[in-house]
Amino acid sequence: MSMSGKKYPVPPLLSQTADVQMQMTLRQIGFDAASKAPKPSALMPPASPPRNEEALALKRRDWLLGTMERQRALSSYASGLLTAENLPGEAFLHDFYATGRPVVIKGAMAGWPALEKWTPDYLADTIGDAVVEYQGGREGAGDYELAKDRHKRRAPFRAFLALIRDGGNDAYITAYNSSANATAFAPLEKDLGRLDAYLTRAPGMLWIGPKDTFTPLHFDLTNNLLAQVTGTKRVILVPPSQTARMAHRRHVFSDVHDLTDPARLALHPAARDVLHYEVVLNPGDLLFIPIGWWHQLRSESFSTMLTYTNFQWPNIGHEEYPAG
Ligand SMILES: O=C(O)CCC(=O)C(=O)O
Repeated sequence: MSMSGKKYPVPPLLSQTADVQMQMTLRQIGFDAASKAPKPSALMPPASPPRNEEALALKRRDWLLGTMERQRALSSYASGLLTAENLPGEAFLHDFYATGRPVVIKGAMAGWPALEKWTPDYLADTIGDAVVEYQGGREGAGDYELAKDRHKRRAPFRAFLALIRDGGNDAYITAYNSSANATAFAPLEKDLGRLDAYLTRAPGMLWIGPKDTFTPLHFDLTNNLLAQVTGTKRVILVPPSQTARMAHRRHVFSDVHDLTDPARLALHPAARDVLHYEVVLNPGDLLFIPIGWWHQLRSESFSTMLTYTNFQWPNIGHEEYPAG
């Protein structure tokens, strides 16, 4: 097993089965290297007086989550965002899926023809003028993900590509459009490989968009495996333990919307020093996002990506979600 950067103890299973590299640093988890103690303010929910018993119960739950997070931060191995090379399915189950821990997996998509082929020109030639559904009218509409149905648009695929040529966040083919687009995108299936170590054989949900598409801060009601094919995306991940800071009011969305936007942080100061991890996905990278982990994504170039939810193991947390 080889590791670059700082060396940390590695659990035996991983040391036998994967080349695990520590990616995130103690600094990102609010760990003060000098004192070797986490900064409590970065890990604990904000303090405010409880109004009644229900509020006190919530406060105690948030205390518990924050305390557990602070304890995890004592070990950079336990609390960092790990990158694994060619991770076997069993190691993925034991160390990430069952524990609800995100991981970047490299090497699993090696040899997929899509990695070489999926340029805008190739996609235009392959999909042609088949009509596709996309999310449109996003610029200036803060709730485009919450109000997905209002933003459904249809256009021939080449016309969609022309719309996104200059970048921006206005038009995006999202996972939510994937059932409508199954026939139009069927010719792309032959360019994809298999991820049998982690997934059953079911199609992924395709995202196609230009530089600067932005998916706001939310969590999903499933475990998700993201497979970056073309271009790069910057992802911010926030653990469920930080939910008290996330202004979680509507469905699975955070009113903070964008953790990189100073104006939003001014409105939601509790989110300012929230514990978070940041990673850039490159072509061929997989990112496992466990159920309940907050995430936001911004594409840094023209991007194609698939989201898979058809894991080898049960993925049914959504069934009991108190939707309200
Ligand atoms: O790639 C994106 O813009 C959003 C992806 C996402 O949120 C997901 O797959 O869960």
